[in-house]
Amino acid sequence: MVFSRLFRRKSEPDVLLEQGLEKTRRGVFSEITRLFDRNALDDDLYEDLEMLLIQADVGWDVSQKLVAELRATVDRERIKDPADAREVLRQEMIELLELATRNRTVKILQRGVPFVIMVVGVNGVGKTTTIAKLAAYHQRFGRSVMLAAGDTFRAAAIDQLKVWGERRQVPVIAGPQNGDPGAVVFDAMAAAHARNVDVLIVDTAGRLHTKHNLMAELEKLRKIMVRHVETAPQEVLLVIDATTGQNGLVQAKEFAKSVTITDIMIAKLDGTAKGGIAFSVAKELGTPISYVGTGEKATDLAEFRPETYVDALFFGTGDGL
Ligand SMILES: Nc1nc2c(ncn2[C@@H]2O[C@H](COP(=O)(O)OP(=O)(O)O)[C@@H](O)[C@H]2O)c(=O)[nH]1
Ligand SMILES: [Mg+2]
Repeated sequence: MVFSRLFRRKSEPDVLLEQGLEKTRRGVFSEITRLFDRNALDDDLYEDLEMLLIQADVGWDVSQKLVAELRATVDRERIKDPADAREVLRQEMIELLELATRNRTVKILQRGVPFVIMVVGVNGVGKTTTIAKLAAYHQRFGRSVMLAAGDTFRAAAIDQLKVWGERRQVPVIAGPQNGDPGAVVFDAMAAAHARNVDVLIVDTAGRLHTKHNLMAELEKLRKIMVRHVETAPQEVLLVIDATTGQNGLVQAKEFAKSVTITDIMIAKLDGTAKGGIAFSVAKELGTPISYVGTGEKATDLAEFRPETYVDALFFGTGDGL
């Protein structure tokens, strides 16, 4: 087990994921790993484990569940060695994340039909940056990309998207500040068709304080998209800011009430010492976590993989073993 992990060749996204999780690994998860260096599996260990999981942002309910399951397995299988118990915990955590990724649907890009990604989330979580990352991601597959500046509330938001567009060398469809996002999306859909664009990524404003408006607006945008492409938006990506901890989960739940989310991006994973949010998101939302953001550059996006994620939390680049 240990050897296969050491000698497995790491792909670029795996390395990015590990780098992104470095703070978390050095923080609370290294303490979790060390817990199992003790001689015995006693009540103290379970109590400390639960406390550390909560500290890591795994969330109260999920932490309790993980510890209860671990205890049950240890009893059932008469496990005595704490190192074996750690492996049980590792498997449990992977399975929890896989619960969510299992719901991921295979997305098929059709020639001549723009694949539309609508990016949603609260202001400041990292939507616009994520759009740049997604542009780079799809460009790597040789796909043509177009961006739509659907967050018309702040002039800075439109400019920011234009800057990314220039950097990535992709066209940006934008309207005036305070203009109708629906008009921008309408123009973008038409332009994407006319220019045979493979992937159209739509930025949106994230105002949670006016929930009804938000719901109505996202629904309006969806209807405009459907007029051009029946299945659009093929991806509705909710961006969550990992540094906001459990609050990010609360926001995510609010969004999930307003709009059908197909994928989740956990941004700013590099900026937190608590990478546990992925577990509560997986358990509470059941929506697949598809990507994580590991920095401010367009290349700082990694595809989410449960096993890599858990191993990066516990072990990292061969250290700690
Ligand atoms: N460290 C880090 N910063 C990020 C990441 N994603 C976005 N940011 C920063 O978070 C801030 C807000 O991002 P922005 O994309 O404008 O958020 P938006 O309001 O949701 O569009 C900016 O300063 C970004 O550079 C990430 O993955 N890691
Ligand atoms: Mg923005």
